[in-house]
Formats: sequence, structure tokens, C-alpha cells
Amino acid sequence: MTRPVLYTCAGSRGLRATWAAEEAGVQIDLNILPFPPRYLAPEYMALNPLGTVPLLLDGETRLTESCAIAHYLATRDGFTALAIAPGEPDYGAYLDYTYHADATITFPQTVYMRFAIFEKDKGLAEAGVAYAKWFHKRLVKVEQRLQSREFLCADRFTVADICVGYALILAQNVGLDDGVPDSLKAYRARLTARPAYQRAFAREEAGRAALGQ
Ligand SMILES: N[C@@H](CCC(=O)N[C@@H](CS)C(=O)NCC(=O)O)C(=O)O
Repeated sequence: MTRPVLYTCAGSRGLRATWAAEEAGVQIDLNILPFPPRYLAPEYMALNPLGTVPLLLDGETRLTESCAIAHYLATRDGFTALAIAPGEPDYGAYLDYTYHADATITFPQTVYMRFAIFEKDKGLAEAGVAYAKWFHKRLVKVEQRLQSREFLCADRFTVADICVGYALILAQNVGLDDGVPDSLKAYRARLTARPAYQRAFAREEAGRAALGQ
């Protein structure tokens, strides 16, 4: 069997995939691209016309959604405890939090980043700040869920934690931490202390350093 190839940028949403690979013990070839690849690695557009990262290639299989890649890697070589199977009590919650992570939580973060950081000279910084508030409000569901739990689903660490945890890591990296509740900061600290997270982070940072970024 060939190894899956992950194209990503260090610290991007692709970290969900690198992290899942480390947790699941799946060997991947990691290709760290300069950010943003659409300008700094234009040849990547031939592989992924969206120009976005991550991209996972595995034989005929290709995925461009970070949360889907995390689930795929957690189950590729056989079902692992990182995923939740149909029939388990938290199956629905697992799907819900895994999708919620990018569609509802990370989406407003990226609008904030675009208008308030990357393109702040374009006069739309106010819109960016409004989306930052939206991001903070949208943390309520995860905050309430974790009031009585260590992990989001099934009393164990799963891909749902990877996907939601990344949004909290991104918040810290882009100056959105002031509105993050302390309970979620503690949850993030528990997640990032995991050896598999540390290995994934180190792998991506080594790739970034090799690019001189
Ligand atoms: N929903 C996709 C979003 C992918 C995405 O937009 N990735 C960002 C990096 S975190 C990107 O590639 N931005 C560069 C660009 O759009 O040019 C996912 O979860 O993977």
C-alpha cells in the first residue's frame, strides 16, 4: 500500500490532519508549502485548483477538507478509538462536533483573519472585528458540552477534539484568545500536552523552518 501524501502549510487547518496521523500511527509523507500557496507555490494549483490546504492524496482518493482528512486517517487502516462508530451512543454528537469545528467555529475566525489581519488596509477591518465577536459567541456550544466532560464525545479523545481543539489553537495564534473562556483554555492545554500533538507540531515546524518561513 502506498503512503498518503499530505500537502499543507505549518499551523494551518492541515494541523488537524498531521495530528490525526500521529494519533492514529498512520505514516504519511508530509509536504509543507509556503503560505499562501496560491502565490508562493503556484505549481500547487495544478494539484488543487482551490489553492487551499490541506490536500490529502492517497492513491485515487483525494480530500481537501481538514476535518474529513482527520476522520479518514483515523479510520483508514481500520476503525480506531479516535472515531466513533454508528451504533455507539455518541455517534451523532461525534459527527456534529467534527463538522461544527470548521463550518461554524473556524469559519468566522478566517473572516476575522482576512479582514482584520491579512487585508486590514482594505478598509474592512471593522467587519473582521465583528466576525471575531461572532467566533467568541459560537464557542458556547463547546463550552456547555465540556462543563461535565473531559472530551467532547464518548468519554474519550476523538477526532472531534482534534477538530475543535485546532480552532482554539488558532484563536491563540491569531490574537483571539481574550474572548475564549478559561474552561476552553484548560481543555486546549490538555489537548496540546498530548505527545501526538507535540510530534505533529514539531514535524510541521521543521517543514516551515526548511522553507525559511
Ligand atoms: N474547509 C477547508 C478550508 C481550507 C482553507 O481555506 N485553508 C486555508 C488555510 S487554513 C487556505 O488554504 N488558505 C489559503 C487560500 O485560500 O489561499 C478545510 O477545513 O480544510
